[in-house]
Amino acid sequence: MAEYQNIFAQVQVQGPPEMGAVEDVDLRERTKGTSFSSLFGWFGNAQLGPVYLGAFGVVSLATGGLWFFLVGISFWVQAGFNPAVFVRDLFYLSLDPPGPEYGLGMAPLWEGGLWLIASFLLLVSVISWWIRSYLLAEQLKMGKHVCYAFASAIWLFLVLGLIRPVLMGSWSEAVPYGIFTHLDWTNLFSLTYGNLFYNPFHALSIAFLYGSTLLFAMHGATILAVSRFGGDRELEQIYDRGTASERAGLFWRWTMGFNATMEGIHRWAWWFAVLCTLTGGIGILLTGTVVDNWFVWAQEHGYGAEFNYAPANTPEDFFPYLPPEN
Ligand code: 07D
Ligand code: 07D
Repeated sequence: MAEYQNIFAQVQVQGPPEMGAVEDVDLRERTKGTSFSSLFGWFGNAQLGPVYLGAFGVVSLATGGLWFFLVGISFWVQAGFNPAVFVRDLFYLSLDPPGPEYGLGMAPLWEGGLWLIASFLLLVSVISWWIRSYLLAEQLKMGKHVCYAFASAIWLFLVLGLIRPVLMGSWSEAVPYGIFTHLDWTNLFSLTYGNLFYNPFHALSIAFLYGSTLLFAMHGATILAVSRFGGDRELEQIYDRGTASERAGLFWRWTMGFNATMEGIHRWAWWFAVLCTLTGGIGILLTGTVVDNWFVWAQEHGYGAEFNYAPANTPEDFFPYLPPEN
């Protein structure tokens, strides 16, 4: 019996390629070729293509490629054009923003100028991809939920690399392009502003990040658990009784008294994911602009245990979070 395609189903149904809607669609921007891959079929749909690139797709790929190329060039230069060094040091190499002495001005090419040019290209690339996601949803007469969710990620990206550096008056505040150096930046950022754990927006962002994985696990697991009843065929599930969806809902109502609906669970997922980067961006934006030290801020606002300013060389030095004595 041919089962619906998923990673556990061995049978993959294959017919003539499905070309998709033609109404209200600019066919000039759609590629014509398609192919099939059994490997892709294990993870999703086996058909590859057609794809819509469009003007913004081309711009996005071109500028994104150029960003990647410029970062790569700078890595090659740092590796002294030695392939062995390049591979060995790949995760340590870095294209850094200009130093603080350049403020928001242009810097010489090898003192941050290249970072500025690359960043401009990355900005154009990310925005073009966003526009593309809007236009393709428009062509399919869909809601704009994907673009708005992506916009939330772009908000954090813009705060990190554009908005906050501009407010701080220096490109040197921005994130470097390097695998490990961007971790160094993240660490230093936290240290410089008194430990990001005391930033409540960082806490909110973490709660939504953890919440997203929990929701994703609950939703993914629930649907897989009822796929034997056709739970993955969402439409019929909503209006029929005794369905996989109904069992899935009952499972959670019996487990914790409340169950989401087939529609509502996707709203939960959307909001948790969106709020992760939305609150995160607010937290980063406030740092160094409104709040200089989150630990001091937390002490002043009763966020966390009170710090005990004990005399030196007492046990309190090692356990500074002991509650006050009175
Ligand atoms: C799985 C979708 C696929 C996307 C991938 C990323 C590049 C960069 C690098 C040319 C979930 C593709 C990567 C195109 C190529 C160069 C130099 C998404 C999936 C696989 N980070 N970060 C990573 C970015 C920030 C932090 C990994 C980007 C902030 C920590 C990867 C940005 C802070 C850790 C990466 C960005 C921060 C990472 C895996 C932009 C605070 C890790 C990402 C544009 C938020 C983890 C060595 C992943 C790691 C990691 C990319 C921003 C912190 C290289 C593009 C400044 C603590 N980050 N990051 O899977 O292994 O995402 O680091 O804002 O531990 Mg980061
Ligand atoms: C980066 C959105 C932008 C990305 C875009 C993608 C490309 C590539 C290529 C597909 C990720 C562009 C893509 C260009 C395309 C291909 C091939 C989203 C991004 C548009 N933290 N922390 C967070 C935790 C600490 C710090 C968020 C945990 C320490 C800083 C998250 C811990 C210090 C920042 C989070 C912890 C510190 C953050 C990120 C624990 C370091 C941020 C959410 C348990 C010593 C960022 C408000 C996200 C933020 C952020 C989690 C600890 C520093 C919830 C769990 C105390 C500086 N931290 N953190 O979705 O928003 O990122 O903070 O210790 O900037 Mg943190």
